[in-house]
Amino acid sequence: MQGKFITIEGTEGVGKTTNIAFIQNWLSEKGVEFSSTREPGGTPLAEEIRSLLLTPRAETVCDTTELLLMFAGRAQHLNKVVVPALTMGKWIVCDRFTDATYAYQGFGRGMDQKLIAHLEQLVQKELRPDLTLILDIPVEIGLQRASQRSTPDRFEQEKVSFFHRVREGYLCRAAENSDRYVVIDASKALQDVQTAIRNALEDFYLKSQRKFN
Ligand code: T5A
Repeated sequence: MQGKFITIEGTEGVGKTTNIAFIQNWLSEKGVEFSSTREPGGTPLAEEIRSLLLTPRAETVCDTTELLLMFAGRAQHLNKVVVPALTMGKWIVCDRFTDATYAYQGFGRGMDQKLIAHLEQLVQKELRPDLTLILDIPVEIGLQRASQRSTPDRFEQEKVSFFHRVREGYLCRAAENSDRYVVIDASKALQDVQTAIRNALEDFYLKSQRKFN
């Protein structure tokens, strides 16, 4: 049986890390075998690429370089971690995936969506997430939450207008394909956010059980 591929998305500081711990607990309670991973990153080589991408540097990173590095890491991550786990029937919980590329490089940087779609097809073939949770909050709240936690990485040094475009990108994608996406209001108290996440997961789990039976 093929495992399920769940991705968690959103702009900076929306609470992905906090809520992935909640999702892990929920899966354990259900007795689902799973692995958690992240992008960019997820293998030793892809984590090196992550470091190249996130470390602030004097040299400007060209948009095309950034895009290709994202997909280079993704190719490694999919081949070494994600596809083998799904093939074994494990579920994958991934902190960001290709929706982030559409939102950050597409909407944020203004790169051609068709070019991104071409690279997506090249690297992923038919593989797409089964469920994508988009944690959504006003950009300013997220940046404030993120700034309390660590020094800004290369993306977090972008102007606020960049993150407005990224947020719009996520919401556009969700509106275009409501089957796969669940948008969660992450500006609420953590308990309310996690109730909404639990409802989305229960719904998805029931549907996947029905398909299996
Ligand atoms: N990227 C990535 C691309 O440009 N293209 C791509 O294709 C991909 C895959 C990766 C960067 O790479 C870019 C996007 C990113 O800029 P990242 O580490 O994945 O970086 O992304 P970040 O958004 O930087 O992730 P963070 O770890 O910084 O934020 P989280 O995980 O969303 O937030 P979290 O859980 O650490 O929470 C932040 C703070 O808020 C509090 C938490 O306790 C924490 O202090 N909090 C709440 N406070 C009040 N109410 C709530 N409901 C709260 N939920 C959390």
